[in-house]
Amino acid sequence: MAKRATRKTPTRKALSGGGKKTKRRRAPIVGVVMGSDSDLPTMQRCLDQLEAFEIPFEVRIISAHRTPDVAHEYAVTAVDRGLKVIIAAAGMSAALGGMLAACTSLPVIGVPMAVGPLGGIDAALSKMQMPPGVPVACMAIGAAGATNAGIFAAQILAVADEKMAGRLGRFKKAQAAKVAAKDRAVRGG
Ligand code: RP5
Repeated sequence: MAKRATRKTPTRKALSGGGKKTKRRRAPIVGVVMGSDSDLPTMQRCLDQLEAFEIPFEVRIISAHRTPDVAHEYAVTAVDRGLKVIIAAAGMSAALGGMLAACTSLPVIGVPMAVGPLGGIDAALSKMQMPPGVPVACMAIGAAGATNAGIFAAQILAVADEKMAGRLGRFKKAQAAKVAAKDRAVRGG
């Protein structure tokens, strides 16, 4: 049976990027931007993943269509504020990732939300079909994309961060071990 997106409401700590593992509040290096608070239950998976990799992050609700001035301001100030990666989640005619990418040289990871009558296909196409010169890294639609956005952000950061690379290596090993255990179980081992 397909897994449903986590519906739990993010804690204030999670929203500010300050989970248990982060003892001293560090400046955010990943910005997680959502078009609406209705995207939060799905994007909680992304926040959880960032916490697991001990990545300080910030969370904002900013809409390319409803608050375009705020979106522009967020993107043009992102580098100076110390961000290294932006994750943009939006549904329907999702312009957020593309708009932010148009206004910053930081890598932008887009997460299409599975909302509306087209179930996220529209949001995915808006990220996949960016014109040449303004790339957005499009993740899978919905929950898988939210998780992968957190992992992909860690992978970008790991290029210049050995500790992050180590965390990613351990993550991959643990993931492989889980599959191996399932393989043994199905073979009756
Ligand atoms: C997008 O429209 C948001 O990212 C959300 O996925 C969708 C619906 O927004 P709400 O009407 O729930 O605020 O901009």
